[in-house]
Amino acid sequence: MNKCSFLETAMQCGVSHSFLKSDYVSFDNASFSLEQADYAVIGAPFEQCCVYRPGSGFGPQSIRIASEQFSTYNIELDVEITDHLKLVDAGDVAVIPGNRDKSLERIEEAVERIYRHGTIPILLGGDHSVTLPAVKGILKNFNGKLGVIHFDTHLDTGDEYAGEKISNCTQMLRISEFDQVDGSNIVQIGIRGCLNPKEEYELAKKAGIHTILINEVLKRGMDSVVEEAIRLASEGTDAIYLTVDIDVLDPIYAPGTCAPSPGGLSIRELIDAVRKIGKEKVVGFDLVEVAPQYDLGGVTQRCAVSTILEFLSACAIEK
Ligand SMILES: [Mn+2]
Repeated sequence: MNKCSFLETAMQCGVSHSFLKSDYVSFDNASFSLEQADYAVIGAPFEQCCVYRPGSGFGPQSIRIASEQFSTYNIELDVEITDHLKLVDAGDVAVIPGNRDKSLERIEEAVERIYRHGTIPILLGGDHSVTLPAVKGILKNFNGKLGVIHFDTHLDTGDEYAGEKISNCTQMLRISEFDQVDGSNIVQIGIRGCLNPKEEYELAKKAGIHTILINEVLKRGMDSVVEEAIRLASEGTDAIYLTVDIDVLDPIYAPGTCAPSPGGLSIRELIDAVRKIGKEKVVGFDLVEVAPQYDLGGVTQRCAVSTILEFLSACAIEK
């Protein structure tokens, strides 16, 4: 049983369940214990930047609990993930309720520390604003240019929301402003419906971001779209960062999220996509916006686990 200190919030006490029952690495000793790990799951139970319904703070805990019923053998790909790579769980970032900036700073530090040891972070959100410090944390120890592949219902390219530059609908534009990330190397897949302001679409285009709407995905098929996304994200870059908002899935697969939008991808399409992307040089991966309160049957949480496991299966095959 891991002790829960005064500084940990109720959300963070969930780390007594590690992802896939992998070894739990105390974050205080990360410099020592991470040396042998290829991938480290880390939770960011942070939902302070959510502009609609809350709950993603409980995402990491719920994904870990759902993961306990899965195994590390992928029968379709005939691969035992743990034969090829070592996965650990680095617990949750101790975010500070009421302090957005310090919380995001701590997420950045955690990702930076993991990546510095040559370990690829798999960040569990949290609302989508956590992608901003995660990318920042990687860039601190990354020479060259980074491409980003982004699955979402939403553009998340607002310049501000209610006067705030940082929220869970502005992070993609903020990322495009980094020196090491060109807008033309950011590819969004699955954007749809009436939950995207026209202004954000214009800002995305202005930043050079490629937006592949869901009707195009359905028309061309996921394989073709992902091949194009990999090509665009890799053009002149040295690696790829992958961010998946679980709301890219149709609400029948992912009702447990903050802003579900009908007409989305199937879990099968997302699995096909991450299996392809996992074969590329991916230096960081986050899966965000799982809010278990809205899905008592736990389908969303299981889809989150499957997405991560299928990604890791591809990584294992490539290793
Ligand atoms: Mn979204």
